[in-house]
Amino acid sequence: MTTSKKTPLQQLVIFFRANNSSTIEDILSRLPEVSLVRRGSYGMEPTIRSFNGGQINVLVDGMRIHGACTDKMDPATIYIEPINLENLQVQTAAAGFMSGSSIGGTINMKMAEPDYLNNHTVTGMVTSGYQSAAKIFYESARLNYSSGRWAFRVSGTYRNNKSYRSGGGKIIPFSQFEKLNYSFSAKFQQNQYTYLKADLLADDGWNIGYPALPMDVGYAGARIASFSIHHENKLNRLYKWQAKIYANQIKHFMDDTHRPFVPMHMDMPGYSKTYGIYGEGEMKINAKQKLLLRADGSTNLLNASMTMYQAGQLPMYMLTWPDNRKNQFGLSASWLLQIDSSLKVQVTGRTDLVRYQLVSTEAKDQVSIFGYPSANRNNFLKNISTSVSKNISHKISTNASLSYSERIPTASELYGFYLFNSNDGFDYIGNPGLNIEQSLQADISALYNWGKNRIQLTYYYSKVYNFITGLTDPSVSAMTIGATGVKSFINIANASITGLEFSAVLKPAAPIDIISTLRYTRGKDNDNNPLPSIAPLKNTSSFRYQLNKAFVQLEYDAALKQNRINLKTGEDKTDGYILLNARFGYNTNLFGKMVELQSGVENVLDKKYHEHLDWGNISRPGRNIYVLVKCVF
Ligand SMILES: [Cu+2]
Repeated sequence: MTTSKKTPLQQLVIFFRANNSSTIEDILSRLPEVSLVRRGSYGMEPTIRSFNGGQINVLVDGMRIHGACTDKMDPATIYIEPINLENLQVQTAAAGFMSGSSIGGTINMKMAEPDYLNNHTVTGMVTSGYQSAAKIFYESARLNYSSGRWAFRVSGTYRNNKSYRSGGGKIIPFSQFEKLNYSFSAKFQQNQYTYLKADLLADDGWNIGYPALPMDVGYAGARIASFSIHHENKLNRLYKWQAKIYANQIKHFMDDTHRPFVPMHMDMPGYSKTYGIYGEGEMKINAKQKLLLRADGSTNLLNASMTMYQAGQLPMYMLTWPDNRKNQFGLSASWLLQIDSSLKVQVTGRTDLVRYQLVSTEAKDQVSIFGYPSANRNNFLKNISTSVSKNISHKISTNASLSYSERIPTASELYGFYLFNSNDGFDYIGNPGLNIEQSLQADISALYNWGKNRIQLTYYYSKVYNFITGLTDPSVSAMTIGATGVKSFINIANASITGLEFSAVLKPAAPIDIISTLRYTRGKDNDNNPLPSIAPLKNTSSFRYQLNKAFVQLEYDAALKQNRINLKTGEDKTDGYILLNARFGYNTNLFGKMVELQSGVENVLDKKYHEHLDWGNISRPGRNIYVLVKCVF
């Protein structure tokens, strides 16, 4: 959806990005719709309104990327560094399924493009930083060059994090990582309306520790490539469209060789390959009506295995993700009708045809152990929503929406073979006979605007039918040494999630910015038990004072205690906390180049804390002092 005015979400993203020490995860964690599941300091898994994993889409520039880890160590958000990011889009409720059938919404990270601002001149930026809590060295650079109709952009980021110290001074072992991310992009302006673009993105990580899991990662790599055509001509009926073809490959090698007291050494590699294509466009029907269209298709091949080495015995090999392929083809359309200057209606629909199949004899043989009639499946998914926006006065606008959506189970839920979940201590077995999840969602929001100030409040309610969860199966014994037992994925009748989101973007005087976000979510299943992994009420607020060349920013992050827990999954209560952060920035001109210095202290009070969605109650970083220098040329 394009609007000329910045949405409250875009304003938040712009504000949080101004802190150059932020990662994508730092930015996401401050948005009211998003919470992160943390298994280590790397690869935190985003959730939208408590929907996670297969319930949401996480896209890189419109592309689907499926992680290669059976333990969710590699969400697609790790492949984008702030330097590659153009903007971040979070779509919930009524618009959340436009780019893929989903019940929880979509996060899309739009990649930065080469620009034509300075012809025949190399322009760019170099950033270098250090952070004390994890002794992080952070180096980042980008270059841009254009000549005639061509423009090129390269960027690279290197991060080296040691194991961090938590509040109070304890070092958290196995929380280190090292990674390199690099991208290349070329753009060719064919004529004033059309351009072509090729993008390559690569990410390599080594020695990545996951303190909440029994294993680390020796190497994780991604190669992402795309080619696209973009067209925009306001005079045409189809005034804007783009088409993209893409491919990506993810490799993920888990490693337990650095851990002490490993009862049995294991090798666990995983592979994911995706090819896809999509086209999307915006069309004027008449002065009052508009149509947004999208067609997309993709194919994803997954394979993961485990080899166990036991002293004096032959190695034991099994497939943890039996080789499986998911083919998907979807069509979506959104019709916008401006009834009068204050009333707008939008109707959105999407269908997806999805086919899952096991693709090797070995995979079929292994899954047949559990005696399911067929492991292959075809599903036709349907999504529809209506939303009404009304401007009550020039200061107040409201929006209400109703939606119905569906999602297909994930490869882990269908075919996973003894996937150990260290959060509840169970091995999980997939169930190829699972039903699709179906969700009904209602959403109302009000936006109050005055001067340069904005306050938005949203309430939502979702009821999910055939909710997928794990059920203990006493007839099967665990494979992982030390596991409590085995759970199989099943559908329960229903579950509901309801919540509130609040954001305020205030500018009481020219040099002052105040940003505040708040979220609260509550979830329960059909027996009235609280759903697990629901974050408690959280509020983050920032106050920035901008002088000519300098700024001072004070922040607090606060969460209440979480008492609503799910005992069956072994959850425990989590204490509330308040953190204080202080940030300073100064920019000046040195030899005609813009140089910016940023420094700050996060968790000033060195509070020892963890959030409710953090696995293993591992404490988060304590006091962290950072400095960084950015030079723009
Ligand atoms: Cu992994």
